[in-house]
Amino acid sequence: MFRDKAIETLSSEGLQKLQIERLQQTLKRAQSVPFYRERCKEIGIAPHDIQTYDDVRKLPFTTKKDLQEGYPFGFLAVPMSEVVRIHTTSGTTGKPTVVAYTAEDLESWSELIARNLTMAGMTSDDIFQNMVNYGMFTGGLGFHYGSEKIGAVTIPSATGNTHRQIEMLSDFGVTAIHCTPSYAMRIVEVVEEMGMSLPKLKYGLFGAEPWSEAVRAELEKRLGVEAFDSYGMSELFGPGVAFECPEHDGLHIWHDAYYVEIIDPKTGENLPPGVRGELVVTPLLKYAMPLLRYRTGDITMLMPEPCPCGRGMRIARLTGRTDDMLIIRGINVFPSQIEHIVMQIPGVGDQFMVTIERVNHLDEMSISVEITDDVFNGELDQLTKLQSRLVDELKERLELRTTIRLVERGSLPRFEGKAKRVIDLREGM
Ligand code: DLL
Repeated sequence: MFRDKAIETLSSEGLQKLQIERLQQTLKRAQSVPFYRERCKEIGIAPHDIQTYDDVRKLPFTTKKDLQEGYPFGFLAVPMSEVVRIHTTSGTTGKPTVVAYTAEDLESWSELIARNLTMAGMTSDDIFQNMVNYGMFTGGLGFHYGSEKIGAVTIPSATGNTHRQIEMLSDFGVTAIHCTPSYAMRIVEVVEEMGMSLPKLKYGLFGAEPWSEAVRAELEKRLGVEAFDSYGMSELFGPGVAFECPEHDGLHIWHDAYYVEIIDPKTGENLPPGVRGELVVTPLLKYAMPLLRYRTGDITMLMPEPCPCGRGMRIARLTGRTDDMLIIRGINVFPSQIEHIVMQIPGVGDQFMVTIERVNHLDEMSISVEITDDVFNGELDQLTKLQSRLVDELKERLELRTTIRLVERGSLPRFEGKAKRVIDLREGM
């Protein structure tokens, strides 16, 4: 199902014309931001110099650090009187990043979310429970307005009080949910503990953090939903940047709203489709805070093959960020890879936690893994076998030796928002 078929399936010539026009307009708007005015002057580039995609490569990158240095309002391109909303990102260090929206920005943003929900198959007949934080996090209000736009009944349940959430899911006949995949795993667990089932539930929209195909399979099986991956980030409005269609093979990125490139994070050089690198995005419809070539820190690749659904270019599922990559004894590992390996093994429960320490100058990784009740209460032999299987699989697939601790279901922390599954105790980490 399409919300705007003409735009969603625009041919490459039509798209190029639209994108170049919007890139020029974006560069024009960016001239109101001293940071960009100075950078563009240094390079000697003006909006009409952008005539082809190659010209875009002359534009400066913008980093999260640049935005933090502009805290709070250094990147505003409009007078404050035109700003109608502010969100911030939850920076783990230093000041948060402020993102601001004009009324036009909010309209574009909710339209993009509406497009995603329609692509998933949702209509005004759906009842949608939005189980993410409604505060400064963009996931809550972002999805809220998009869902109202398609006319779905929208329940702003936010996070917390999992029992009450589940009662609402059941009592209100909810057909679609949105939350982080970690919280969805928690919901599944409590639904099962309560001995309930949610037969009306059809769509599970999950995002805001990396999640594996193994978790998708668990959620689809145990919640009875079709699970859709949803990608976005606050600096690019919030959620709604890219979303899966019912083919579930990569995420469609909305090219009328975002110009995307993939670069080598070390050299900044552009990489061709099919090669993984850092996603760089120039939003095309942002007014309050236009951005040029924003380095997302997220790792993905462009998928050149056309999608059977008829929509444009896709990006591959996001495996992690350049900055959450763990380097353990010189080997690069993403927490999502560990998740994928561990969760596929029968007898493993829903949660794990990685700890990295430096022992005698060597990195040591240990993983606590929750196991299912039957394994926990079963024979010792079964436990030993499971433990060795985990060690062997991780050794084979990651080429890393790990220590595995099998723990009882319920002993590791649960998350309502984004999960934190790595504790890095090495100095300077
Ligand atoms: O997480 C916006 C969002 C809300 C997206 C709800 C999807 C659903 P931030 O808090 O600014 O914004 O975090 C953005 O989260 O750079 C990625 O590293 C990560 N991320 C978001 N979606 C995905 C995903 C929101 N589907 C950061 N897969 C991004 C992997 C994701 N990582």
